[in-house]
Amino acid sequence: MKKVLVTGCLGQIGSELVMRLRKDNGMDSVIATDIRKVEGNPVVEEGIFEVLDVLDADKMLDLAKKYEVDTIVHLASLLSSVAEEKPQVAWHINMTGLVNALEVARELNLKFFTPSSIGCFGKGTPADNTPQDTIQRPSTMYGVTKVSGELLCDYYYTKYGVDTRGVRFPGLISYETLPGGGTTDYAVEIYYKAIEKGHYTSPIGKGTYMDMMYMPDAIDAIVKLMNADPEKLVHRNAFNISGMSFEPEEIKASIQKYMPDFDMDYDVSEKLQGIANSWPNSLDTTCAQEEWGFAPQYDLDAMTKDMLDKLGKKLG
Ligand code: AKB
Repeated sequence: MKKVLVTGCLGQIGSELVMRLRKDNGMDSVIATDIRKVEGNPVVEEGIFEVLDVLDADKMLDLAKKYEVDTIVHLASLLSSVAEEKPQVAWHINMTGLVNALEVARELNLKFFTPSSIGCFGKGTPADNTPQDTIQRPSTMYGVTKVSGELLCDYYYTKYGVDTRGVRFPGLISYETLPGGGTTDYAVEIYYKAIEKGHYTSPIGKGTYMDMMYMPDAIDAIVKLMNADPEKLVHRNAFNISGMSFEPEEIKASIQKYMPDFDMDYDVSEKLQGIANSWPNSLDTTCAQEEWGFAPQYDLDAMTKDMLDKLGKKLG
């Protein structure tokens, strides 16, 4: 990963990955792209930035050639909740965008990363300690695009030899950029509301476990997997990874350790709860550990401490 084109880089993952890669490999090592340009954003202002709609295959190819990149990190995608509102649009953006990016990788012989998600699982999947290789029958359009994406990336590897790699991200928690339209977003919002109001109303019901991870561990995972020895990779698209699994009462209790007056009630969203119920409680990450040394650093309390500290400063 010496010169990387990143799509969707103003989103929750991209905005932090771009800054990390610029720091590690130099300012010109990243071609940050997004469908919109946000003036004043450091991703746009501090290094190379190009406007790119991932549905524009010709422009993607031109940019990859112009900057002579060796890797594509394809992040542009609609998340689970918003995808359920407009499933046809989600299919179009998530799949056509992915095919376009894979075609650029095939034509120019580039390394390739794109994330899958815990959303790739569904009915029939063992909910606890979900194995790496298991039943994948999601009931959401997001999940359908994620399973299809995993298969497509494996196909490009076996058919064309494109070095495709991916992880199944759990809910990602971060303080730099808000997630947009996911089912696990509550686990980010709760920290903002704890600081702003001392109170949170959870749209996810008591007892609903989902896998989660703090953003520094997610960024490390991408870098580590992309630098991993290909000989050691038995799996490719995509690895189970997770930093922790919790339900709303546990994140509340963790916040209360640092903010004893924080409280929470519930107004459960039928849509979000339905999606959450179809996802696993906790993933088995053994293959990621064994094949490329996945080793997250943050547990729930360590993450809570850091989130409250960083967000407290950010929100004044
Ligand atoms: C979502 O909730 O849609 C995402 C995910 C788990 O893929 N955060």
